[in-house]
Amino acid sequence: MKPHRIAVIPGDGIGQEVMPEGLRVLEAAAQRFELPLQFDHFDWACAAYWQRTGQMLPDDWFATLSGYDAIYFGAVGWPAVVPDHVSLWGSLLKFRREFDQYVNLRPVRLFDGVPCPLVDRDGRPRKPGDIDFFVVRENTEGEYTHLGGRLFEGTEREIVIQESVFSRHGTDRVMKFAFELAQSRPRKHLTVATKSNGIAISMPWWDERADAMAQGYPEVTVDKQHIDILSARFVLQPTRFDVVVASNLFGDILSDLGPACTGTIGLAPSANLNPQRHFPSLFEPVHGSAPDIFGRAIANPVAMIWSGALMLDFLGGAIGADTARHLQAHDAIVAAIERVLVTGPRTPDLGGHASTTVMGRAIAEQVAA
Ligand code: GGG
Repeated sequence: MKPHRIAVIPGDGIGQEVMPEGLRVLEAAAQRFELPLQFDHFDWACAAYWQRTGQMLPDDWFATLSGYDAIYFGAVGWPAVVPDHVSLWGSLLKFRREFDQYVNLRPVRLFDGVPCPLVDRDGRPRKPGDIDFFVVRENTEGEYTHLGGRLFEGTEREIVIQESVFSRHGTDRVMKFAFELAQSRPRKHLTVATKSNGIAISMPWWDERADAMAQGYPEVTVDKQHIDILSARFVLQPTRFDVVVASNLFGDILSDLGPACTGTIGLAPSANLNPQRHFPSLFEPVHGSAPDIFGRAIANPVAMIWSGALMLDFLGGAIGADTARHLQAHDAIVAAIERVLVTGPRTPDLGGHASTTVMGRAIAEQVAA
């Protein structure tokens, strides 16, 4: 089997602390399931900025990364050195856009052993199985644009404009992905996040595109929910959800809220996919660089590790790959996470006292076993 070439970008803050644990677990899985993984490391982070050129990436970043099968990414952001909007647009958002990673797939799941802050109607804590859904976030357009500007800056008449962009091509393709995913699941239910009462041009149109796509998926039940009540239902009635499709900004918010409802955002993985594989896809934890906890060795490594499992699953779909073995490796990593969350050492966000490395090692040992 040809090796999978993986570009490793730990990035900033706790990205540097959780990445070694992600790699440790991937190496254990690669050895056990005989998967040929080749890792190359890149120091593209705020600290290097890139070697003081005022850009986050070197000029040849696109050509360099195009030669890879996947990007394994930690986190971006160190506002003491580079303003957050500069670092985000200068790296992560560039990858998503230029590599046309138009789906951001974010699983949300409550695990056994993780104290859940939510209760049901009778005041009982939520159980695993009550929360088990996917957020499908549109990842290349929507509210995330650089279109707009400031007028009369610094005066009483100051005006700031920021446009959103929704293309039919961009919307239909992410809807299609979400419908396909819903169709593949037992419940076959899709929730469309909208705000068509308030955002009265783009969101009614977004709903129309969902209706049009629904014609091709008669088995999938669909409901549209305004983002405000949808957010409330994540907290109050999480059992309602199976697959949720959302615009870029709404999806970003929901995919932090969802994991927070399952106890900690430190568990939440994500896959930024170019489903057609024309370009490398990128796998990263949902959490950011967390400067407030960097250096204390308390960051939860699970989101990074689970993102690695998603990467193996995706790589298993490549032409010539042994799909079954990749899937086994994915499942072994998720099973190891499940076990350690119940019986193993845990980081403080999970109520434990373990360091990032101790928890990462415990998961790697389970994978190797
Ligand atoms: N690994 C996630 C990360 O670095 N996140 C930084 C961030 O602020 N991302 C915003 C976004 O995903 O749109």
